[in-house]
Formats: sequence, C-alpha cells, structure tokens
Amino acid sequence: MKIGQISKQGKVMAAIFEGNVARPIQDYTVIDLLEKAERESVGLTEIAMSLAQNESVDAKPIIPIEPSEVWACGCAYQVSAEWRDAEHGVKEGFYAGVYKNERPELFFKGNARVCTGPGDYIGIRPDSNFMAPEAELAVVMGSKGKVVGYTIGNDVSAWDIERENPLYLPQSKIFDGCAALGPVIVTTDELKDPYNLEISCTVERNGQIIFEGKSTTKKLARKIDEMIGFLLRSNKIPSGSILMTGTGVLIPEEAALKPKDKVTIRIPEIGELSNVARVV
Ligand code: DO4
Ligand code: MG
Repeated sequence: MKIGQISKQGKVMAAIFEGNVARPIQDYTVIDLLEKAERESVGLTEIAMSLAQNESVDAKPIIPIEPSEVWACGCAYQVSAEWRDAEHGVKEGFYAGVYKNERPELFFKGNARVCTGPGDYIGIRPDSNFMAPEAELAVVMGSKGKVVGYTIGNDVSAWDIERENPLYLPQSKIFDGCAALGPVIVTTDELKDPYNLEISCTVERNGQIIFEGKSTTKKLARKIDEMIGFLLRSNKIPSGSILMTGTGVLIPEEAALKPKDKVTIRIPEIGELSNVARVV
C-alpha cells in the first residue's frame, strides 16, 4: 500500500494513494495511524484500509509524515566514505574507518520543523558554497524500531562546512529545509526487498540537467535492522521516526546547489521526490 498525506480544506490528513487518486482518511495523520496501529497491535495497512473513504479525490501528496525525529546513517555506501576521505586528501581515513567498523555513523537530522515534502523547497545555507542533495532510501519506524514502510529522503547537506571540520557536522546537516521526504510511504507488505532498489538523482538548472547520478541499495553495506539496532541503544524513539540510510550518489562541486535548482530523486517502487532549492 502507498500511504501518505494530503491537504483538504487546509487540513492535513492521511490518504491511501491508488494510481493518480487518493482515498482520504479523515481525522487522522499518518502519525495518528501509526500510533493507533501500535496501540491496537495491528498493521498499518489494515488500519488504513479500514478507515479510508471509499470515494477517491484528486489530491497531490504532501509530506507523507511529520516526524518528531529524523535520524540518518552515514558512510553506509563505500563511495560516500571514499569521497569524504578524498576531500581530506587521504585514501582511507576517518570515514573508511566508520564504513568498516561494526558501529555505524548515526546522526540526528532534525524534526518536522526542518522537513519538507514533494514540490516544497529545500534549504541552501548562505554560509555554504557547496550545498548538495543526498539521495537516500528512508525508513519509517514504529516506536520499537519495527520498519513499517519506506519513502525517499533527501539528506540535504553543506559539504564544505562538513569538510572544514568534522565537528561541524550538525551545522552541515541541520537547517531549515534540510530533509525532504516523500512522495509517499510504501508499506513493507508491498515493498518486500529494500536491498534491490535503484536510486537516481538529477539536478536541473534553468531547465537543463546539470547533474545526473544513480546508485542502488544493493551497494548498502549494512542491513537496515543493524542500523536500527544501534539507533535504539539506550535511545527510545517515537512512533513514526525516520531513518535515512545513507547516500550512494555524490555530486561534484561544480554542481553545488544554487537557488531555483530543481532536485529530483527517484526510486521507481516509491515514486519521485522533487524540490526546488532556496536560500534559508
Ligand atoms: O559523515 C558524514 C555524513 C555521511 C552521510 O550523510 C552519508 O553518507 O549519506
Ligand atoms: Mg546522508
């Protein structure tokens, strides 16, 4: 099932997406449904199906969930670790260490305040000259860390701030519009294999594609449950928390994001997430 959210008469509500139409779930957001599903020990699909209207409406998906917590795993793809070490002039450094270590890199990416949805903006920090999209598979979790579905995540980052000093990572990662999510969440009963997904990313400037790159979750070096296992160590998460699973697509510095650039990330099984960059 593809589930997400729509805005109807100014109200955000959950909806099941079927082709180009949506079946609203009046009076519930996706977080409300997840909490209800956990309270009643039933699946998200079951609860959503039982509450959705039969009549469909023509409505575009907005942000599929407003998470209290967004987390991210870094250096989960070899290219990300290698590229970051190369930025420091070394072949195997800090980042390769984390890539190979048992303990993953996990960082806090923010909350609903910094998240945006399909068609919305993504942020460009004015104190950065190398803003980059990071195309990632994002996991939606229940409060016990159970994976309930998948969406697309853009871990928008200021790579020059990160490169200046690793201790600046939170500033390179957290700012307004730093986390785009959407367009929908595909539940685990429909998307059974998260390790065989093509992820592509394009950056368009003035109608021209200035960057095109792709990867596949086949190259993910860690299992998602392993990332979640570390995330939940001495750390309770609320239902509907998101985990971005790392990027395998790295843009060159010449394609650093500029205002009005359009970033599109595609995972065919989930859809397409497009956002336009703006200074925040
Ligand atoms: O350590 C820096 C962040 C890495 C990251 O976000 C990624 O690999 O996706
Ligand atoms: Mg990332």
